[in-house]
Amino acid sequence: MMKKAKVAILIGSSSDLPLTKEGIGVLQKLNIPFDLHVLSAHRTPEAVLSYVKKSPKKGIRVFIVGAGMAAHLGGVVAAHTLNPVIGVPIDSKLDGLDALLSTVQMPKGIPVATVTIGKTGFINASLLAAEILALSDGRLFRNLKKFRQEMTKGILRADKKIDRTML
Ligand code: RP5
Repeated sequence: MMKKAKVAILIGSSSDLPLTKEGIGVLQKLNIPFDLHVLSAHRTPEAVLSYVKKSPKKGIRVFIVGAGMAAHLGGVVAAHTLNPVIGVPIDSKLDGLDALLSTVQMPKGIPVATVTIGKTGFINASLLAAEILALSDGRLFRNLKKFRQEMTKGILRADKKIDRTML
C-alpha cells in the first residue's frame, strides 16, 4: 500500500514553535500526518539539504516552512524540491515585515507560496497544504468541506450572539 501523504513543518528556530500549535491542530483535525523539525537555512545548511533529499522516502508531499528575520529557509527548501513549499513569515523582529519580504520575494523559477505572518500563517498554510493533498484524496476533500462548513456555522452563530442593545 502507498504511504499516506505527509506534510513537513520546518521552522528556523525552537523559538518559532509556539506559533505552529494551531496549524498543527488543523492537520490533526483533518487526519493529515506531519513531520516537524527545527532546521535553519543559515545555521544548519547541510541538515536542511539532507532533510529535503530524504523527504520523498518519508512520504513528504508538501512543505510548510516558517522562519523569521532574513527568512531564507522556504527559498532554500524550494530550491531543492519540486514539491509545493508554503512559506510562513514569522514576526520575531520588525513585526515580521523582514520575514514577509524575504519569503514572498522569491526570484523567478523557484516559487514559495507565502501566507499570512505568524500564527494565522501556520493555520492557513495547513489548510492550503490540505487543499493541495485533497486534489488527489477524495476523503480529505470531504473533510475539508466539512471543516469549511463548521467555520461558516461558527461565524453565523457569533453573529446571532452579538448584543446589539449595547450599540
Ligand atoms: C530565524 O530567526 C528563526 O526562524 C526565528 O524566527 C528567528 C530568531 O531565531 P532565534 O534567535 O530565536 O533562534 O532564523
